[in-house]
Amino acid sequence: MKDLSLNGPSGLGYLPGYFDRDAQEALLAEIRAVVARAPFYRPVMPRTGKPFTVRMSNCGPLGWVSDINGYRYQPLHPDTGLPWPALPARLTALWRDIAPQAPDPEACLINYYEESARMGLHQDRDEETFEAPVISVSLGDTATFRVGGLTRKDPTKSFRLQSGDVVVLAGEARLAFHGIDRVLTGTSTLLKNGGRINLTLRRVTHPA
Ligand code: MD6
Ligand code: FE
Repeated sequence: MKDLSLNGPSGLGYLPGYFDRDAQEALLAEIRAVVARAPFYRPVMPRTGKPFTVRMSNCGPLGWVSDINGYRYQPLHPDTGLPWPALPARLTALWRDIAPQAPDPEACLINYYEESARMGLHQDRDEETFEAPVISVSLGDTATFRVGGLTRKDPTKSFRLQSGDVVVLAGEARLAFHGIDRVLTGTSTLLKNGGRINLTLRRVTHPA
């Protein structure tokens, strides 16, 4: 794992090409099966109701949702009312490989970026515990990922994330601000219609 922490908070890890093309295709097929049962929906921002440019779904016992009332984890899809599909074993294996000491992940947020979608600078802080890392997998078109410090004002740096790359926010960097500035259209052939999918694995609750 490469350490991208530089002058920022420690614990920002990067595993370029963790998943090779065959593994990306296998993972994508699993995600397509998830999304067939738990369709992408467009969340809105709390209070303002402004729609996200990214569409979302989840797998695992819990899913992250945003609506007019706030951000939270819940066991049911907001539109279908059904439980989120199970976490593919390949993602649990990734988690155990990178965070063998952590309790298993409970949520995998699936972000789908079509052209011009982006994700503003944010912290992942809706979990009950920040002890476990957040681990992300990128699939499809390359994106520019921006990471800063523990306050919104801290300086940021940006990296390109390619299909198959894994990013780890652990330790101090667990609560670092980060976001996606843009997706570089036409940089990958993985998704038939282009675009980018990012999977983020999280532990939400304290282990029993
Ligand atoms: C994205 N990623 O790559 C957005 N969060 O589309 C995230 O928000 C993220 O990559 C926590 C840890 C790693 C991430
Ligand atoms: Fe995030």
